[in-house]
Amino acid sequence: MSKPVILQVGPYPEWDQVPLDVAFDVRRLFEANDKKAYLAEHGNDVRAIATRGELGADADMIAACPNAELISVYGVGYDAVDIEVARERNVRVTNTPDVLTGDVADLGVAMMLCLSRGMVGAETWARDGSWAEKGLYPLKRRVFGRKAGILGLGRIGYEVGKRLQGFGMDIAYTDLAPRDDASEWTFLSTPRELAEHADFFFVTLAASEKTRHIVNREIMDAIGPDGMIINISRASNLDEDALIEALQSGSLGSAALDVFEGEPALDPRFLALDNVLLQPHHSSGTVETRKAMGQLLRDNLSAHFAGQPLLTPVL
Ligand code: 8YV
Repeated sequence: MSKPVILQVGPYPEWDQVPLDVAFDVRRLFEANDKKAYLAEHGNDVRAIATRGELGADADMIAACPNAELISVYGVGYDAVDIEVARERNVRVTNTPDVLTGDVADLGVAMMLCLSRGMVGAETWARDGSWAEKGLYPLKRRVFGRKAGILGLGRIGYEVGKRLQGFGMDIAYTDLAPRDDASEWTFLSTPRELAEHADFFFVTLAASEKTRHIVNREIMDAIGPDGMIINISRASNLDEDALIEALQSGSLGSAALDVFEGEPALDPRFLALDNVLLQPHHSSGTVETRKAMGQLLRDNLSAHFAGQPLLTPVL
């Protein structure tokens, strides 16, 4: 029996590639120089699209694969998949929730600590002789006991909150409704109130058209010159131009960012700032989590072609 044809949008680690190639007839879009021509040649054969969170599948890609039945996303975020077009064409969509939650929360908290305590600069200070030449490293700001705000108390936001509890922080959150299992934390109904509360403002909400630029200039001003934004969600949740201006002027204290508009390219203005911590979208990037994500991506594909229920459907 011939293997189902899969369109692979971006590379995976070898431990995923090998079993994917065994189970499916994989067409590697990412290796094609002319992607449009590649889709025109292979699109009709494709029965499922295997993609990554940040790469998704846009309307043109879905339309170029008229026989696709499933889009399997390696990532929890599926904002880069054109869900409306998938729905219209009866294409199912799966993602990889839960398996990455702990690692994403860990990195968000690590970014807060790293930037607040100036650890990147401190490393240079120790290495380049500044310690011996200039003396003590400049003083930084405390984390424990201060105020945290979590914008979006989903799986990841909740895990961030649990970690921050260990730092004795005064935790508030904003979501559509209060969560029963977060009764020790303060529910605030608007991002504006949350921004006024927070010294450390975590952006952990799933991105969509509705949340685009939800963190705007007004929110940044309310977080203020002593506050920090930590974004481990999607760049589109922040107005990046307003962010850069606020960081340049000092009206916002600092920002720790794992995601960027147009990534992997960065707005060069970020590179001139010393009040940012820049990370290359790797919050789920541990061996353990990426192996679990790859397994879940394949399990969804296999379930679909075996006529079994999808494990983690979003559509
Ligand atoms: C990426 C992510 O998928 O989970 C998500 O939504 O964006 C990430 O986990 C990961 O970087 C692999 O491309």
